[in-house]
Amino acid sequence: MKKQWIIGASLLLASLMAQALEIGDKAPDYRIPLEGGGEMTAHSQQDRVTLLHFWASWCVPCREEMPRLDTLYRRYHEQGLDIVAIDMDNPHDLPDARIMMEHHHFPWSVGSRADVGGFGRIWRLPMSVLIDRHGIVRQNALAADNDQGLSEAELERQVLPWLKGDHHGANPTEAKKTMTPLVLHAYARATAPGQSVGVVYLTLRNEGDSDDALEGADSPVADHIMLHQTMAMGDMSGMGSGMSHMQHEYHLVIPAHGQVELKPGGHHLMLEDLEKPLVAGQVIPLDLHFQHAGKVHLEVEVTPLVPQ
Ligand SMILES: [Cu+2]
Repeated sequence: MKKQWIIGASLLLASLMAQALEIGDKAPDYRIPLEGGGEMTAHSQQDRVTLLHFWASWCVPCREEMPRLDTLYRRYHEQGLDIVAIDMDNPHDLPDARIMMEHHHFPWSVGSRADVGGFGRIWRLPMSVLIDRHGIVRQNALAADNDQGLSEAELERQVLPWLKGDHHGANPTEAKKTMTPLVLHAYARATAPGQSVGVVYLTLRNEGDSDDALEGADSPVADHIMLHQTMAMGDMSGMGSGMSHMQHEYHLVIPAHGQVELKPGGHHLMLEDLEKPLVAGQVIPLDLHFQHAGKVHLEVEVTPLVPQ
């Protein structure tokens, strides 16, 4: 399983881990030294609309989005839009990031040098935080739910209302009125010796009047967590039945007044690169990220590998 768009926090960010930011909150202080000189801070961005864009050179949707961000920047910078790309690459991949950023007009920064701990764990890439002219967070985890990244139209839909000072339009706080999905029967499985991945199953029930969607999860016990679906493979390959593979998903809809079960053989959360084995009886913290309800914190019990 390859790393794709969800990664855990870098060591730097993990050590500064804070309560995740909610839409409508005042943005925390930050200090972002820019490659090529200067810096961006909460203070310097007063009266500007600011898009903090976390990305890495290995991330496919990040690479897809970059030219669109560049277009957005060139089109609206004079009207008050600033974009800064915060590179989350490992040091040995920095030259790749540098080459990519040479083609773009907006400034960038090396993540390990930026003081952005107040934004909490960067639980997926790409991920953008949109801050309005008054320093209020208007999007805390803006990203596409596919490998193509956000379209130009979607970027404009998100950013333009704040440039115009129109606080209606795409106002995301309206979406927050939806009910938080209920989480039922969440459990993790103990890991076998030598196994570095874990799995969490749960049932999500949506008692609200509009659909919501699970978009990702994170936990300090794993480097990153992916939403997977186990797919049975047909016999076409001649490899016989009983084979399966896991497909990475971005977006699991929980319909209004409906529920979705993540269970063996179907959807699950895959805890990748575990820090330590998961042991039966242990309780692990887990944050779920929903499209509308935002972050939901859980404590998940680890059950024995072989159900008893
Ligand atoms: Cu999996």
